[in-house]
Parts: sequence; structure tokens; C-alpha cells
Amino acid sequence: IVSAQKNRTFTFPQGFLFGAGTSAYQTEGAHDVDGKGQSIWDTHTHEHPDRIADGSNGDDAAKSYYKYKEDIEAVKEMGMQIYRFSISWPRIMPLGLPNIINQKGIDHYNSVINEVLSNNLIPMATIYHWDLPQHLQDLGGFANDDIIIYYEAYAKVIFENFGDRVKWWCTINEPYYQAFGYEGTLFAPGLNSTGIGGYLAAHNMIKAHARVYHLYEKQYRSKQKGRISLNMPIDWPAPRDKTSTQDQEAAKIELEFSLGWFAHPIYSKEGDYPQVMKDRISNFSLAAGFPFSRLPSFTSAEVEYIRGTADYFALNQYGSKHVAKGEQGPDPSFDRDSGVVMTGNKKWPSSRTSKWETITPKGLRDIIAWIRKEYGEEWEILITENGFADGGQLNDTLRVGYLATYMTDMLKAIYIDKCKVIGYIVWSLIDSFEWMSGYTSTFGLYQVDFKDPERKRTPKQSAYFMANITKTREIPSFYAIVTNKLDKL
Ligand code: GBH
Repeated sequence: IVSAQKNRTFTFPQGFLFGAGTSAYQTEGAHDVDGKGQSIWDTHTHEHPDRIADGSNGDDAAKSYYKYKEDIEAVKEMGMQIYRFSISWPRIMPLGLPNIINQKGIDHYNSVINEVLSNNLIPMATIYHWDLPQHLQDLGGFANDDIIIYYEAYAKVIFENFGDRVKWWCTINEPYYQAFGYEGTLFAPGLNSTGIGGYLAAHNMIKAHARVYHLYEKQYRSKQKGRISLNMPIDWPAPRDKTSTQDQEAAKIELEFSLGWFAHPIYSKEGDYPQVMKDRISNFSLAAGFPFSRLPSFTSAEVEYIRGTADYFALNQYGSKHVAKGEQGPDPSFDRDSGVVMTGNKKWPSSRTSKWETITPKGLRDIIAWIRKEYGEEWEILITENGFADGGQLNDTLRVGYLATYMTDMLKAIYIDKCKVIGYIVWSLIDSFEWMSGYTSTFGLYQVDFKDPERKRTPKQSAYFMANITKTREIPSFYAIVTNKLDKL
């Protein structure tokens, strides 16, 4: 029985949703067209091409601003239901300020949304995917708590204009990585305020998210009837040595410092930051002569205001990492505060173009189960990103294997671990500007020819594979065996 169950293929549950995702800066191009203002990623790539692997930028990207109809058609061709895209704040408000609204920006997203609907697809919109209007950054960006009212004003314009047709919302994509733009230099705005800036930005992002959730609740939900969440990234941290209590402890701390930082205030019964973060950051701060903790604190009214501000759990999951206790990074810094080090992962296969990305499907199953255990079984989980990076070839066998084995372990989470996973959105629909990797590493189900002024799109093997999955609603049984093998590594 055990082996029959182990190698069993599961059928996707009825009503299970499939989709593919993109983000504005990574795909649209048209960076200075039709009244769009400049974002922190325009600035970051223009001023620091040295921080991008191939010195490139998203000025033109995949030209989706012009070719969105083809992109939407591609989602439809694969038999999926959801198209996840993001709205560029500086396209809607060139300076990020609510007194100047760029009608052409509104028109553009109206066209995108209407095209999605006329293809019988479901639009899922990310309100903010890292492209902050530069003018707001000049005022401090997420480190200035006035960002909360500016973000709310922006979201209000979004709900007013698009909420009649968009029912799935993501407020902020991966606040964890946006916070790293304040902690280090790799991500815009590249502030390099280690141990301070990231916590401050995160604090204001959590409050801004909650504020927008309450805005929707009060003014839009009864009419628009949508669902709101924010996307949480998490690479599953596994103890370097399973039998070492030190390493196990490191894995627990890492889960709280990466996922718990944002998820605990919103999804846990008690709310607020994880205790281990509060304790460690406060202790290190006081010992170093700070009169207070570098981790800002929420008042008890704020804890209540933030708790429960999500309608589903939006999970972005890619790889796993081995962790152990140890000290690294400048003093003070997020890394030092966590006291966790990554120890490499020799036994796991990984992407050749994105070294951080391991092919470890069990990590997806484990994190889903962890979320259920930590935050309660009532949360419905929607996988809003999962995907694989390579060099962009059409014959993308590794991507097919990655998607198949991750979906297999996701189905185990559903059927064996009894977790509520309601959908799976592949990152990404098309090859795109991959942040600091530029165009050297891409995630598309469709290839984009970046040398072609027309940016020709061509389905990869993985696109045909996904089309087959949505049709048969079953993963070929061969992958059950591959998944079991990978899970033992
Ligand atoms: C997602 O972030 C983003 O939401 C999406 O826009 C992006 O295209 C996609 O992933 C793929 O990266 O090079 O070792 O310093 C996922 C989190 C952030 C994980 C960047 C890898 C680089 C690590 N990713 N990070 S490293």
C-alpha cells in the first residue's frame, strides 16, 4: 500500500486553478512612453548597470506594453485560467502622488483587463511589484511612514478603476525582497542600510498592506467581492545536518526571519512579529548601544489592525537551502541578527543560470505543511509563483521536470497532508528582465527573442507540457518516481 501510494499520480482537484504570471517592470518596456514616470528600477539599472549581470535594463524588456494581447493569448493556449500581471505605479501616477493621474496608464490596464476577460480568463493583479515611483523614493520610499497614505491613495485609484473586473488582488509582491533593497545594494533602491533600513521598510509595508486591506473591506468588498493577499517568498530552510539540534534550531529561526517576519503579523492567531525576531534583534541592538530595538514595534492596536488582513495565503516558492548557526555580514545586519548561515547544497540539483535555485520539490510540500501547522488549516493557499530559470532554450527539459515534480509534491500536500491549495501559477509566462540577472537567466514558458525588435514569442516544451496538464489534469506517472527520488536527496 505504501509503495502504491508513494508512486501514485493524483488528479488535480475539481476547480483547481492554473495560471501564469508576469510583472510590469520585467516585461512591459515602454519605460518612458505615454506619460509614465520613472521608477526606482529605472534609476537602479540606469545608474548602476554594474549591479546587473549583463548591464541591461527593462527599458524595452519583452515589449509587453504593446504585445499584451499575444501574452494573454499564450495563457489561453495553455488552457490555464489565471493571468497574473502587475500594475506599474509610475504609469498610473508619474510622481507617485495622487493629484496627478495619467489617464493613458489607466487606459492601458483597462485594455489588458478587458483582453483577459474577453479570453475567458481570470485577471489577478499585483498592485505593487517593486517599481516604486522615483519621486516617492526621493522622499524616503518605504522607510518614510508617509508611504502608507500614498500607497493607500494609489490603491484607491486601482480599486476605483479596475475593481469592477479584477477579483484577485496581491497588494505587495514579496515584501521580503523589497526590504532587501534597503538592507543591501542588489535590489532597488540599493540603500545599503544594513540592520536598519530593511526592518523600517518592512514595517511600513506591513502597515501599508493592512491599510489597503481595510480600505477594501470598508469601501469596496461588498460591491466588488474580490480577494486580497500579499505574496510571500520562502526558500525552504533545511538543517545542514538533520540530526544536529543546532542546525534544526537554525532552520526554525530562518523560517521566522524570512517568512514569519511578514506572515506572523498577518496570519498567526496572536499577530505581531515572531518572538524570536523581537528577542534577538532587541538583544543585539541594546548590546551595541542602541537605546531601543532596531526592529520597530507595533502598538497593540496595530497588532489587532494587521492581524487577519488577508483572504488567502499567496505563496511564492522556488528552492530550498541548507542552514546552520553562524555569524556573517556586517554589524549590525539582518544576517547577524538571525545568526543563520547558508551552507551550500551540494547534493541537490540546481539551475545552471540561477545558482540559488535548487530542484527540491519536497521543500514546497514542507512549507505548505508548515504554514498549515503554524497559522491554521483554515487558510487557503494559492501558489502565486513557482518556476525554473535557465538560458532560454526551447527544449527546456529541466523546467518540465521541475514543474512536474513540484506539482507532484503539491498534490501530496493536498491529498496526504490535507492542506488547502487552490491553485498553481507558473512563474513566468514569458522570458523577461530578471532583476539583477538581467536577461542571462529567464523563467518563461514562452521564449522571447530579445534580439528581435518584434520580440517574437515561441512556446517552449514546458508550455506544451503545461497545456497537457491543464487538459488531462494529471501529471504523467513517471514523475511520481522522479519526485520520490529527488525527495530523498
Ligand atoms: C521572485 O522572487 C519575483 O517575484 C519575480 O519577480 C522574479 O522574477 C522571480 O522570483 C525569479 O527570481 O542571486 O543568490 O542573490 C523570488 C525571490 C529573489 C530569489 C532574488 C532569488 C536572488 C538570490 N528571488 N534571489 S541571489
